[in-house]
Amino acid sequence: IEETLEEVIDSYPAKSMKNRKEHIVIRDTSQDKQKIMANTRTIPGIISNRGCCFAGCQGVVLGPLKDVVHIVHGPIGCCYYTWGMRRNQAVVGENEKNFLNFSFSTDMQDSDIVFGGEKKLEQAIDEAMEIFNPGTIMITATCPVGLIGDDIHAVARRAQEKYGISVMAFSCEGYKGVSQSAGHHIANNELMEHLVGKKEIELEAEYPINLMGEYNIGGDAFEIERVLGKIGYKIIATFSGNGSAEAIMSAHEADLNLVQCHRSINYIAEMFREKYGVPWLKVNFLGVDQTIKSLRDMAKYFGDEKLIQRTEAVIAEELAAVEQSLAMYQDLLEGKTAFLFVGGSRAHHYQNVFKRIGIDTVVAGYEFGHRDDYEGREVIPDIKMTADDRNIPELEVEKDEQRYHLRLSKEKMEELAKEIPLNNYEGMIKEMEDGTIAIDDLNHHEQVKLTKILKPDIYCSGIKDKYTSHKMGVFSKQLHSYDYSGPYAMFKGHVNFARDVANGILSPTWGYINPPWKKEAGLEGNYGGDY
Ligand code: CFM
Ligand code: HCA
Repeated sequence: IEETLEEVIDSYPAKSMKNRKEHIVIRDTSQDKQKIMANTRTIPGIISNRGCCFAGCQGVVLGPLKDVVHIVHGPIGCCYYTWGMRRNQAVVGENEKNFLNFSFSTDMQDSDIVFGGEKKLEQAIDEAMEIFNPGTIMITATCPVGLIGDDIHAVARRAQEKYGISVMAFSCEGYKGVSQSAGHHIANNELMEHLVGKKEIELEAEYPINLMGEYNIGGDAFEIERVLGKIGYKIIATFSGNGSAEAIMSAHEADLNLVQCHRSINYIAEMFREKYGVPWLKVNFLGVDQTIKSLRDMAKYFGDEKLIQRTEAVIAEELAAVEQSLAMYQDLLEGKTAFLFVGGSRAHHYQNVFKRIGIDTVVAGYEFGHRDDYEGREVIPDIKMTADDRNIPELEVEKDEQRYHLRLSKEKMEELAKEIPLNNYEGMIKEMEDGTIAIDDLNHHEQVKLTKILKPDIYCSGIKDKYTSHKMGVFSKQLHSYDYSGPYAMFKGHVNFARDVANGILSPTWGYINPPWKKEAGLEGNYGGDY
């Protein structure tokens, strides 16, 4: 396996080789700790699969909020990143507003760049109020806004006074930070500061929870809501799939936060602990085995006999409906291998989904995960801040004296933390098998080399690398968009996933692909200069 790696990084100039080596780890279970370099700038000249800060803020975190008019302040091209691009879906309740089927933008032109775009933004807000009358408006900044210095926060304040609704502004210019992760921070910090805690509700239900880091890709949140509802949980707010600003205002009333995607929201879950005394639990609702574990962990947290029994009954029912299908797919797929490269959490979560249907993961990587997503939360104190991190404003929260209350005694919490991942995440690397590879911020060169050497049966990707894989004759499945299939979450979702994967891998198509470079060598060349 070491030789494989040498071959992959062999053609890099010395400096880049040193850099890339630090982003690649061969799993060795005899080692207690394995360090990986992550959340650093991509080397200029290397084609990264990463997205930008604006994509992370508007596209990922804010975009799914259905009752918000999202105004993209910038050139019209950036507006493409609103609902359609990010596949936001929502169920709209009675008296709920929904603007997800619209894209709003200020459509900045040359003259706005030269003379400033604030007036146009004000006009856009006036127009949105007149036509749609929303309860919340969110303004997101694209690159030129920061460059010309439009004060979107002042515009938002004025509009808020004028209309008496929430108008929030996000300085999430695309160039901030090193990836979309910066955008998650900017979005979440503002939600925490300006929405959470704004509305009290009469809570009649037992087991009130928030779902954090679940973005309803392919309808996953719908399936999670269905099963949790069947057990008897009351979801107060979801951050942010099938979510709403209205619901987030009461999120402080929950007794537990479930964290699905640790990368995009773990710091907010920590703020809930500090400010309101709400603990969080790392869950994974992808794959039946992890779902069962997460449901049992949740029941243990509440510790109520009725809930424990209800949880077991629902697990039995849901599992019975899928077991036979999963066994059939396992027979078909046993022994196949997977190469996963996705954003900041799915490359971990999907390893368990594959395992259940007989597929082993040989390489897994994140576009923009941080060291704690790979190595576990215990490394957080050792992570050094860089200039890029300082670019993102830190939000400090204090205890809310009126609302803070402990959900469980300190002793009970300590006891539980030994059994369930309470306020903790172990990271991806620890769960990987000996000799497998963890790789950060993979590029196309490495993708091609690793695919040629390891010959996986499936490559899990986004749109930027999907066809690189197909051209090599290896089936590729997008784990961002699910190739517009889904849901893949929980029990029934696992069968949907297994079906799509089996259809893809077992299709005879791949054997017919015979690209020219399979017969003759491609371009050869050397690097010049004094590298
Ligand atoms: Fe979390 Fe996400 Fe992901 Fe992410 Fe994303 Fe996404 Fe993703 Mo695309 S929040 S880290 S920034 S799970 S958009 S819903 S699919 S890269 S693995
Ligand atoms: C983003 C959003 C993205 C892109 C997916 C892809 C998503 O980070 O810009 O590259 O295919 O899931 O929509 O991650």
